[in-house]
Amino acid sequence: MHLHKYEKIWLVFGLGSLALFLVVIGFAAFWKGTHPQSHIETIDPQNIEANESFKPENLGLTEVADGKYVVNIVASAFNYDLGKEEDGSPTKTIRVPKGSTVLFQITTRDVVHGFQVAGTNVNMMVEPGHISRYETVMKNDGDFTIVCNEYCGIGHHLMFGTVEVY
Ligand SMILES: [Cu+2]
Repeated sequence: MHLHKYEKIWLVFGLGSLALFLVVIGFAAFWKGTHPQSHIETIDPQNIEANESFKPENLGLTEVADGKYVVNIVASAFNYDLGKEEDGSPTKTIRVPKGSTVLFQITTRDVVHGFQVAGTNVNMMVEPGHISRYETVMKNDGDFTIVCNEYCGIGHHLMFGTVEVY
């Protein structure tokens, strides 16, 4: 079979880019452990309190093991419920020590919101009816701003918080 020179070049280019992309995906999935944020876990947005993680008393930061934390958050227009301070007032800050592993679990009771911790690799879409989870290691200290990056309405800019890594 005779292949024209240009045909050969395009074949090599096509197969080469296919192989390259498979290597990139394989590296991300198996070496870096990247996976979709949601494991298609559903929740009734009208009754999120029925889920143990999103009962009002379980919102916010919990230390589950040495250096391991879970943060349960409810997003709604136009607020992140990040739990309460010791005096019972709503908090806007999550405080964790440097190097800790933090699992963020978040859902919404109304519309689509975003949940990004700027300067970290935490960036999720939060959809009504679903639970978004992402676990990360807080390698750097500092104050990281939580922002909503899905336009959710007139008070969109009011949705913020801080992750303080000390
Ligand atoms: Cu928003």
